[in-house]
Amino acid sequence: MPFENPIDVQKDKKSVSFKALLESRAKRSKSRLILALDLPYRDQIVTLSSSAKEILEDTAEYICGVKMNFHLIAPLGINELKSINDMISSYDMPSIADVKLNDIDNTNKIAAQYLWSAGFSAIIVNPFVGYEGGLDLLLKLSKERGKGIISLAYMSHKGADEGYGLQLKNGESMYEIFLDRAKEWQLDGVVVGSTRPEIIAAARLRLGPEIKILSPGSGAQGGDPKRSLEAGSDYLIVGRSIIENANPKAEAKRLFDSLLSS
Ligand code: OMP
Repeated sequence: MPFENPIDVQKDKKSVSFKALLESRAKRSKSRLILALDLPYRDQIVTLSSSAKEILEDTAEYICGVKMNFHLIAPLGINELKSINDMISSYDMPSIADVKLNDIDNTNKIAAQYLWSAGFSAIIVNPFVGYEGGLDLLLKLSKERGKGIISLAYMSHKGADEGYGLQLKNGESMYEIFLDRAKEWQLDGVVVGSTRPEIIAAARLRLGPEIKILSPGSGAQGGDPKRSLEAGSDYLIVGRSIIENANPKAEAKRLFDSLLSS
């Protein structure tokens, strides 16, 4: 059966935008955890989506959103991704496609059409590619359809200093330019690693309250989730410490409980 071309679908006036959905779910669930459904590599993928759905079912009450990366987007097709995304929507949660999109306008548009067809409500992009002929068309189409766009601002790994931390001749750093672009482009959110609480605090100041800060890197990468929230992160993205735990539900609950007062 053909899937609907999302480019032909204008936003239904009653449908909720990505950011509003994330905020309302976070309020209701009292959770600021976004689950990265990063299942480990397998040489047989037949049970991959059912395993993803099992973890989702087990952890749903402790999370406010889901992010999928190439761990699922590469091996699964549109129909299977759609079926996982339908389950995510049934919990009134948004789902983010983490492909760090970084290409020319036409390629970005077609990538987004497939991702939206698969039911994703937001896409992570790399701001380095720039606006004109890069992200301009995607941003316009996303806004018209109530879809979210989140851009990288400062990644969580050590080597991020080599790009996001680069200092330009005028004394500004790359990440500051990326934060300014997020404001100028009226994006929904930026990614700043949980491993960098001082950058989170600087980003909060520079961005103001509207643009959300999503922080991966707690747990497996050593970031401190509480410190990130105190510094100004709105949401924590957590993958392996939950997914690869022998008991994902118990770990999600433990993290949820430990953050309740934050
Ligand atoms: P864990 O380290 O297993 O919790 O997973 C973190 C998730 O966030 C993975 O899907 C990463 O690809 C992603 N991520 C980072 O770890 N660091 C970043 O700077 C940006 C991302 C991302 O864009 O989500």
